[in-house]
Amino acid sequence: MSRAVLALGSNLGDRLGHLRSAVATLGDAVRVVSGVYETPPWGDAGQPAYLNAVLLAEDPDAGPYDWLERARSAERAAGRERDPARRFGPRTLDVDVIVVWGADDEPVLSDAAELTLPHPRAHLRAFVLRPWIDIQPYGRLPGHGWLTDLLTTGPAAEDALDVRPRPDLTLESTA
Ligand code: A4P
Ligand code: MG
Repeated sequence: MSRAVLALGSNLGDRLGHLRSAVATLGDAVRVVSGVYETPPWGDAGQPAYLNAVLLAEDPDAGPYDWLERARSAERAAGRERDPARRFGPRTLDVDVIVVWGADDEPVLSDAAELTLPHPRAHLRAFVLRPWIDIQPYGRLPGHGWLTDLLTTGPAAEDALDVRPRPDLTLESTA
């Protein structure tokens, strides 16, 4: 069994629609989805606010690169275009692979440029940690510790105050 935590973000066009389309593209593998959060842009301030969410997916047959490929398929389905000059710039849909656990339930560690695991910036990002806590309240980020500690005392703590729940928006339905 392979499990993965995937982080979703959108700040262009129909933001909620793009997040829902990612859930639809990942299909039966999706086990649980977080709430939706409105977050100020991180890393490149001159762009609209994001909607962010996190989901847990499971598939007995998926290896780590299968999760990356599924993340890219979801981005493509949402019409994602890359601006090489603007690394943290606006996008219809970003799907990042945050953690993958293998059949032995151990986290997969990788420093490959194409797929670094756990995601190298996850511990810095309140917009990943806060929704993740919705679905794994006692979760840990391998190499960094408890999610709740990271969000309250780590480098993301200050940004956590600006991660605003949007209970009026939900990913549960693709209608
Ligand atoms: N890559 C390596 N490891 C991974 C991984 N664990 N998951 C490689 C996904 N991709 C991984 O990614 C760039 C390269 O990273 C790929 O070749 C992939 O093989 P990308 O998706 O092509 O480009 P990107 O997403 O623009 O770059 P990057 O560095 O992933 O940007 P981030 O870190 O995703 O930042 N602010 C808020 N509030 N909310 C957001 O969601 N997102 C970003 C994007 C910036 N600011 C944001 C948000
Ligand atoms: Mg990305």
